[in-house]
Amino acid sequence: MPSTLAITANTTHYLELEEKYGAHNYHPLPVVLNRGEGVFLYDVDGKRYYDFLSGYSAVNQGHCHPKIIEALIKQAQQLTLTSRAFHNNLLGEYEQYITAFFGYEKVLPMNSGVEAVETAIKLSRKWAYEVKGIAAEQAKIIVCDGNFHGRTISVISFSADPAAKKNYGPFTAGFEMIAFNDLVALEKAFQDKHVAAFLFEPIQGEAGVVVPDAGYFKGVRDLCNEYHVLMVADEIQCGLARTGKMLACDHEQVRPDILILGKALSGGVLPVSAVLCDDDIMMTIKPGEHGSTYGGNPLACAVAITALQILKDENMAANAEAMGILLRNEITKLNSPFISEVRGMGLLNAIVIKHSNPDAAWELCLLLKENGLLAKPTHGDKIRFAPPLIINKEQIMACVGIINTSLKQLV
Ligand code: IF1
Repeated sequence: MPSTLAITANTTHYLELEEKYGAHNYHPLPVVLNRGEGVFLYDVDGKRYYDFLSGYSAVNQGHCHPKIIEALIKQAQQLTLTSRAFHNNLLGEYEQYITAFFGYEKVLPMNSGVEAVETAIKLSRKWAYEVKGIAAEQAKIIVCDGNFHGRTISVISFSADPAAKKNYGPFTAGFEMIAFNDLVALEKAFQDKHVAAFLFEPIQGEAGVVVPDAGYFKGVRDLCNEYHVLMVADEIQCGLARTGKMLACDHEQVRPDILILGKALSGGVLPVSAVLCDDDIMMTIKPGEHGSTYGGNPLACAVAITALQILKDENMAANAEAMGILLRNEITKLNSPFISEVRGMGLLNAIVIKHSNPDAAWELCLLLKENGLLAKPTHGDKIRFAPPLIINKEQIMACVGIINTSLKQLV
């Protein structure tokens, strides 16, 4: 039985330490990693795995990308943090670089993804009161069912996931939830004159890689224009070449009013996030009204410039597109009775497991681990397949082989 597969004494040692001294806010696979290189992770017993999670898409560029590590080390020896009480020589350079890269007038640098989401919410509200002219305290932000934008109190206030919210109340007001991928519901919600923004993930990650219908991004853009509402795209997970374009919204040549980035903005070496928009929105925040100790630190700036440059130089979007098609086609060809759906875009993919055992997705992940591939179930029956974007054809085929073997071992 998969659940009784051998775990070495060495691994057990690390599991026990975490069990005893760490908060139990996660339920990881029983594998302890101590090295990463490119598409591979290695455990404390020296076993090699294909990484099919990529740190939830933070490691798009591959583990320990030599150029990112070089930028990190070089800058770490020079200057790491000044706070924003003073200027540093890399912040302006980074701001110029990232705004040109994505085509916005301004950027506001933060650290974790959820901080960038909070920043986008603050910007939306400021804009609502100071530009759109919504009455004080009345601004409303429309969000989607199945959303995941992080874990602060305000952000979980509009989560639909009971596990994310239970006993964390009272919550922040001012959000209204509608169905994802539903333009009719969006237009209906926009009838309320107090709506400031529509905050959404172009592709819903945590919900199990939910790809909306073609035309959705364009439809959202049109409605936001018509009703003078900000289109706020959380591309923290689906952006930065993951879905086969630099941004998921690029699939329909749509430009959000506020763009939120995180995760792979640092290639997985430190938390770096950013909010991009034009002056009419960004300049509503004045000195002293928002910030963060680490936001815009020179180490993050050096790393982020390099991480973005690599995505472009190594054509990672095009590779994600091609390898994603190959991966989905080859998995579909396996014709497994246990896979009811293969879906995704680029290298943000998921399979849906169909099995009499409700724990089958977890069991399959344990088998995949035994066979040398790391992936994690989400929402019980889905498994996310999101390798680093540098993966090549031969490696994809090897991974499909591992998936096939593991499916056959699933009882
Ligand atoms: C965890 C999921 C992925 C995100 C989007 C904001 C954030 C995230 C679209 C917040 C974070 C993470 C966090 C991680 C699990 C993970 C996740 F399973 F929950 F959905 F990636 F698939 N917007 N996503 O996906 O960014 O503050 O964490 O930097 O353990 O909570 P953060």
